[in-house]
Amino acid sequence: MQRTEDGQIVKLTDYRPTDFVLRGVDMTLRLFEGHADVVTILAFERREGAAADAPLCLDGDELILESIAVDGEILPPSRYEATPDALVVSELPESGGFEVRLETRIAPEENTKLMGLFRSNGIWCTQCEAEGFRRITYFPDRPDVLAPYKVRIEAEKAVAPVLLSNGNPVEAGELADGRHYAVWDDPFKKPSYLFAVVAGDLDALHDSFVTMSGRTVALGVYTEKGRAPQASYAMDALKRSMVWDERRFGREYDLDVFNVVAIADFNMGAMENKGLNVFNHKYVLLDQDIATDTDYAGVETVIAHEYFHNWTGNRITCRDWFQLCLKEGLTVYRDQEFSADEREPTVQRIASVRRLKAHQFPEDQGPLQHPVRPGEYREINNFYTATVYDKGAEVVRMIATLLGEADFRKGMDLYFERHDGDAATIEDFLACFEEAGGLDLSQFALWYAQAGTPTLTVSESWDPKERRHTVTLRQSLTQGAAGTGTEPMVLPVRFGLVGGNGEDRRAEGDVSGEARLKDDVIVLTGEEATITFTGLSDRPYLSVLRDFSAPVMLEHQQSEAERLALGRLDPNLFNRWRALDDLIAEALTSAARRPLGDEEPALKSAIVDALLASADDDELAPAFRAQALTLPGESDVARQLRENVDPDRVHEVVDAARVAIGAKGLALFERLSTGRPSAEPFSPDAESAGRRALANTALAYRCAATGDPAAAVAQYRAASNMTDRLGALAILAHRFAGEAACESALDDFYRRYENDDLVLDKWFALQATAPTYEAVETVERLANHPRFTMRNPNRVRTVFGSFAAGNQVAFHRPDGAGYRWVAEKLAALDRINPQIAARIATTFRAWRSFEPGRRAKLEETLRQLSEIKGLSKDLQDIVDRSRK
Ligand code: 0A1
Ligand code: ZN
Repeated sequence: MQRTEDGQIVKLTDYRPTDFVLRGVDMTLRLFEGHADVVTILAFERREGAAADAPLCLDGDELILESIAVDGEILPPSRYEATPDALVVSELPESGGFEVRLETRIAPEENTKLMGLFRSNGIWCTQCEAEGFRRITYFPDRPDVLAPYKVRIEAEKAVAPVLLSNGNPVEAGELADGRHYAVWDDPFKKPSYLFAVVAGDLDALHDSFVTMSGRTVALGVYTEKGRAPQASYAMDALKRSMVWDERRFGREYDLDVFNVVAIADFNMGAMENKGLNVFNHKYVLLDQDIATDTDYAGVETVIAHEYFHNWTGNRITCRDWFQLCLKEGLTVYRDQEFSADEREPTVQRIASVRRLKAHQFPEDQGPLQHPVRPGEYREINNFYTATVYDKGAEVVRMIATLLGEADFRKGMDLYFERHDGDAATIEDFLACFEEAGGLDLSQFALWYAQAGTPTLTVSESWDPKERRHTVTLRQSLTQGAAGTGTEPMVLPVRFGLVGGNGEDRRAEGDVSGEARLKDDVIVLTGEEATITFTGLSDRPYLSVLRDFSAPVMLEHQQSEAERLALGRLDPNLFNRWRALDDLIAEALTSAARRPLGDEEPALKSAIVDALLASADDDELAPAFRAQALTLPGESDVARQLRENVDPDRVHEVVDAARVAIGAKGLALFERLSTGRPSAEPFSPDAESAGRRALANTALAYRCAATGDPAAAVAQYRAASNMTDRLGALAILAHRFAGEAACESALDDFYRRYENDDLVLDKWFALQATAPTYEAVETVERLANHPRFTMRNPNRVRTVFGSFAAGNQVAFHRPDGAGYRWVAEKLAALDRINPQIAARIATTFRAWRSFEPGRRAKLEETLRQLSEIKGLSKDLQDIVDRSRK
């Protein structure tokens, strides 16, 4: 049994299989107001080779055992020991099978942790990943215990006309006292974390999908009453995901039904339970009046992600939680590829890389650092991280780059063929690509074991006499908090040699040192290598690490003139964006090193001109132009500073740059932000969204330059969709906070949408992120607002989370009031929902990077948090590790 009692560390090296094999699960859940009775019948067999007297150890969490029987016989107390978190049964048959029947009674209404069976707005709903099933019944609750499940749900029909579980529906009928039942059968063996039950008075959108082999699958998206029409985009995204997975990976859906349920109270984005995905309703419900284009893209990605898990996660699951990236990194890679195909690939890649740098890089550089496959954990919930998900996806992307498209697909095919029905490991996964690509991935496997972001240093020199271009690559990795080693890794570096005409040059490359050259990829395997390119007529511009082909920090010693040229010419659009973005980020970072109040402009006019030129280039997609205009965020600049960060100075520098760009490009921004017929019929497609993004970005620059809210007020009033309305409101709430224009727009917004919690979240979040010292008082007011509740994770995230992670100025107010406020709230939240409290607390991890005053206050806040009696394991784990 892998138990995680308080303070106990679970280690990858301690893995061993269970003593008993589970053959099948038969459950009955009887749902009542105030409680649920659960009867579980587990068919076990002692594993060959297991000790004949080994007891059966089952996990529990806050459970009360009502009864236990083995093979029909009620057990005497001498045969078992039951506590809230474990059930140990002894004297079981030495060989052959036996059946354990358990009864537990649970209280879904009191379950505020939202793990196990809980109620959300009257709807019964489960969440079992990672260790929630043990809150429903005693069970060998670990991902390598796979079994088919048969589930019967009973409830009062008027309260819960809809009864759903995994698999296919096999039976339904009426019972006495206005109750009814439904039976679901899931023939695919699955681990308990994929179990799900939903019961309630739900509306639904129904559709169907014919798979590539001609089977018809009934699709359902279930919502709270009255909201089914808002599920139509999610349904459309689902069908597109199903087609895409067939075409791209040959993966067909396997059950007769596929259901999605949208729930208001949910700890994460969504959950891939077999045949019954449960979603935070934020990732299902939308229409143009309540959702932005970003929300649409989010729904599409999350729907795809959960659907793709059916193969990468469900049909092939993880042997243990250390292998989490096996399903998560791979599935993120798959959803990114889907979005790239459905939308604009460069813009998607830019968004993914921004996300990686904003969330994963800081994690990898701070005290919570861990490898993509961690070696140990105290609380597994704290490892659903940017490293496991996003860096995990980058690692899969590198495998695809190393193998090339055809061999990567062969490797995936082999993985599905060989491991279908298994609980697999990273080693199993890599072996498939070694075989398909005929290569040795043992050094590559360091990406799973070594934490930290490698630095890739690139230098180049042109020999005009020999017409030779020499490129030297060096990698280094420094030891961080995880202490996992600093060996050279395999870095696939995609590149091009760009001529003055904006075309890639062909050149012969000769490698010296530990690297190999494969088409347009240099695979660096040692600390250093040099490639000499010959056959060039004149000096090319080196475009390196194209498409961000490896998750590294790039230090390319390249002149400003060369980078400006690449920003104009590079045929690789990702690198065209990055050339300018890097120049800007570096300029902002060095300006941020100067003292508060220093007015020397951060950006040289050549850089501003280049930025404005790409914003004005009609040949480029509007979405790309909007990305180009999006300055690195304050937290990006803070991360690049690494130490002695003064968030007020960072804010001042970034804001001054915005004003300067706005002033210089005012005519362009006026043109881009007006004249768009607001009455143009709404379409959520990527191109239309790109046009709206460009216009809204332009509007923000325009208002920054003029200091006049009028244009934003006008757009707010005229808006015919949420993207335009919220775009304008964000400008008012952030740049004109406290002014009459802002206050009256916020009031209007509240009145318009007060009945829709999803939209109200936007109202809460905008105010919590206003970059002013007064935002500390604002969030206190918001936390006392009648619509605020700690019971709803979305609401908590939009007030506490947005404030702590998205308001550099107020959270880091020099008097420490922001820190104290968040810590106080987290201590209270921890008693209700520890998982969310722990996640928000990760914001404190950067404490070492701040200037001495803030650093001392952050450190003290963490110390005080760590000493609170009775903290949850979740929060205690984050606080303790952050202090290291
Ligand atoms: N497997 C899900 C993420 C997830 C993890 C834990 C949860 O517990 C509250 C919920 C969801 C995914 O990757 O989408
Ligand atoms: Zn996932």
